[in-house]
Amino acid sequence: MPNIMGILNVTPDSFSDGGDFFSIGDAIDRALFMVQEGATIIDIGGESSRPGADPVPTDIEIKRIIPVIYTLKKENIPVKLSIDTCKPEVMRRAVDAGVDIINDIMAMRAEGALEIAASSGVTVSLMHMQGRPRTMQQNPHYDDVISDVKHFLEERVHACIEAGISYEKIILDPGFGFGKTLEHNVELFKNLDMFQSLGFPILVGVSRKSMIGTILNNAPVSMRLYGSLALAVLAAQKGAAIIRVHDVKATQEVLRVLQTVS
Ligand code: 7PJ
Repeated sequence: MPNIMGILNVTPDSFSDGGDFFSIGDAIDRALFMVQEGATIIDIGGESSRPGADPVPTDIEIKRIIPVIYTLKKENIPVKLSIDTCKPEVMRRAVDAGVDIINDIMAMRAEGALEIAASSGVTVSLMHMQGRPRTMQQNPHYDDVISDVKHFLEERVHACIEAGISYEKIILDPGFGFGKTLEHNVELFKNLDMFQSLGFPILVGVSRKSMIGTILNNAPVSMRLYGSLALAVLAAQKGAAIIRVHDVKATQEVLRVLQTVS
């Protein structure tokens, strides 16, 4: 059964939490709840990367996420903690606070990011993105989306290895919704098993994403659970090692049933 990565958005503007403000206490409660529901990884993010989102200043991102990491470390829960950031300074502070995984939608392209990961020995998740969150959905284009994404990930693996990060510390992610049309996302999903040949665990993040909304006649975020579960099951069947989701209990149940009967 794949690992379930529960999403902990520590942002006031997170698109799938309806703009709720997360106090530290609420964020901790939410994390502990997701662990009870079956999450084996908690992915902590202080910057929204939804299409059109503005970057968050480094000091604000640090203020949001570091107290959450320290508090969760003190709880001694049997899960891995992941930091969803592309900023080296945030990575450094999160690693010092004890995170196990750096989940970087920029695939460690920011100056200094590789060095932090290499010297700390944490795991890195490398995600493909075309463009930047602000503008990435304006006109995505690929010659061949499968091979373009694959080549990008291979190049980033190479950069990681060169920097001294070991093979066992690398996770790859095709980056659903990041500079991709519905057709691109569908093509990638259909061919998800082709990414297995790269030889690394594959992370899939499709939970509540707009590709589901588009398929379901523009269903709003709150109506995308069943679509998300369908894709979680398919991703597991296609060999995904980690599935990144908002709805941990529902995902855990469908995956447990799938595992039992397959
Ligand atoms: C992803 C992510 C994803 C990884 C976000 C959202 C947008 N990290 N961070 N993969 N998506 N590794 O949750 O809809 O797909 S933020």
